[in-house]
Amino acid sequence: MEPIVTVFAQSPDRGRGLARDMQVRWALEEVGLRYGVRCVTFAEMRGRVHLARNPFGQIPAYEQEGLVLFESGAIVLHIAERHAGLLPGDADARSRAKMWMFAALSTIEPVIVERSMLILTEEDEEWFAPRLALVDARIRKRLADLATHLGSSDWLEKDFSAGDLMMVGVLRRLGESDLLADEPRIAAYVARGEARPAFQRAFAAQLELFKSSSGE
Ligand code: GTB
Repeated sequence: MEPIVTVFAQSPDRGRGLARDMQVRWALEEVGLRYGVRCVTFAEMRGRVHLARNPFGQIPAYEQEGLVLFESGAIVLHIAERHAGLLPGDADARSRAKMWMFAALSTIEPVIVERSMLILTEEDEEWFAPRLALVDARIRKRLADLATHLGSSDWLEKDFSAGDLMMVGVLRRLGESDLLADEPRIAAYVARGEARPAFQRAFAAQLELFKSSSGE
């Protein structure tokens, strides 16, 4: 049976593919699995039925044959461990790919989310500009370190993996800031991820859903 991914009925990102169902869709496309989507409104996300899928009332959720998962990283790992294409065969190389998934989610993502939240909630505060400068400096340091690791490689390790998928997914949230553009190796890395046919199919699917849900 096809897995079902629960997604926003109308994504607040307006089809930019920034909500975290994008990583799950992308992983499913990379391994060649067909999937269905269930759309939930914000009201439904707070309801009993969705809370049974995700106790935090968020998307994405993933269901297949009785298994229900939430957390985009856990879902991508689940897919990657069961289907070829997202993790190398060698045991040490697999561990390193998983290490990069954790790095994306616990070393890179928090400071990027902090920036988004700051802009969303504190833009009118007097401390906004100095706080943003501080957060941006922390992001720049992370990006510089990541660029040093990447060097002239295409991917974080020898081959594209779930680690790159999660990392590119997280970095894309910086798209409209100068931060990516100011670190050309990272900008090129993100562009390489976005150029993958599987990414393109996932992006098109979520955009199509947004357009049909908003009548655009
Ligand atoms: N750690 C969880 C995971 O990785 O799955 C985080 C899940 C999460 O943050 N889900 C968000 C959500 O459900 C959607 S993706 N939010 C609703 C709520 O908490 O009530 C985050 C997101 C939302 C919107 C944009 N955007 O508009 O650009 C980008 C990213």
